[in-house]
Amino acid sequence: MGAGRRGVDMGPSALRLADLFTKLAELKDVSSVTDTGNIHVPTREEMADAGELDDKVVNARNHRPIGAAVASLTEVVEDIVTRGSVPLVLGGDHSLAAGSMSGTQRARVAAGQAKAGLLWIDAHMDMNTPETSPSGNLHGMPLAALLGLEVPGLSAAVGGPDGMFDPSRVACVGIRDVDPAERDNMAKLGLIEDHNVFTMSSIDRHGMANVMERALNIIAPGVADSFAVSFDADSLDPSVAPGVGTPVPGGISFREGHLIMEMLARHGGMCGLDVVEVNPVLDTRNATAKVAVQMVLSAFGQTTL
Ligand code: 4U7
Ligand code: MN
Ligand code: MN
Ligand code: MN
Repeated sequence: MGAGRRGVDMGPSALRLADLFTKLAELKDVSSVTDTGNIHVPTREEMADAGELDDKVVNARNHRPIGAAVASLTEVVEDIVTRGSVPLVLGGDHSLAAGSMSGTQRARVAAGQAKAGLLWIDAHMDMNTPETSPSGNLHGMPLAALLGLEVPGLSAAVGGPDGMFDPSRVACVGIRDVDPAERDNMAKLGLIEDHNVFTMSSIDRHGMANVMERALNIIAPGVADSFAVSFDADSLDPSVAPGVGTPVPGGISFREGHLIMEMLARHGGMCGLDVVEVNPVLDTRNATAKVAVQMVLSAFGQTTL
C-alpha cells in the first residue's frame, strides 16, 4: 500500500522461492536461521471491504493501515534483536524500514548499547515528507521518518528518539533519483553529496571500494560500532534487477552490489538487514529475487574461497 504499483507483497514469497533460507542456513558464518513468517498486512481488497482504504488521502496515501503494519513490525524486530539475533526483513515496500530499522535501534537503546549507524542502499533517498512528495507514496518517506521528520503513520512506528538514527551516522549509496523539494529535507538534516550521500556519479568518479570505505567510516566510525542496512532492490541496475516498481537506469552493477555486501560482511558490524521492493509481478523468471538472495548471502559472509 506504500508503493505506486501492486505486487511487492509477493516479494517475500519470491525470495523464499529463490531458496533464501536453505542457502543462508548452509553458510558457515551463520549459526542458525529461523523464518518467523509474515507480518499480517491486510490486502487492498480487505481494506476496501472494511471501508478503511484511504488511498485517496492526498500525499500520504494509506498511512493508517501502513502505520499499523509498520508499528507491528517495529515490535517484532525489537524482540528479535533483544533475543540477540540479527533481523533479516523481507519486503514489501520500503515504508517497512521505518519499523525494521527503528525496532533494531530501540532494542539497542533498551539494552544500554550504543546506537547503530544506518546504510541506505537505494536509487532514491526516501527523504520525502507529505509536503515535498510528488506521489504521496509512503515508500518514498521512511528515511525522513527515521531521521525525525514528521511522516503520518511512519513517525508513530519509529516511536520517538530511541527509534531514530543520528544523521551523522547515516550514509546512502546508489542514489540517482531525488525530487526537487526532497533536496530541502536532505539539506535540513546535513545529507550532502560525496560526504554521506554517494550518488552513482560519486561511485563513477571514486569507485565502489573507495565509496564503501568512506561510507563505513560514517556508519561505524569506531572499531566496535554497529550498523543496520536497508537494501532497496532498485539500487541495482534494472538490467540486473528488473522486478522493481520504480526502476531508474544507471544503477549498481552485479559486481558492485557484491562488493558492497562483501565489505559489510568483512567489517563484521551489521546488526540488521532489509531487502525491499522486490516485485515478482514485474520481474522476469524471478531474476530480482535470485540476485537479492546472492546479495544477502554475501552480506552474511559468503565468499568464493
Ligand atoms: B523507494 C519518489 F517521486 N521519490 O517519493 C516518490 F520519484 O522505496 C520515488 O526508494 C520513491 O522505491 C521511491 O514517490 C521509493 C518519486
Ligand atoms: Mn527505497
Ligand atoms: Mn528506491
Ligand atoms: Mn521502488
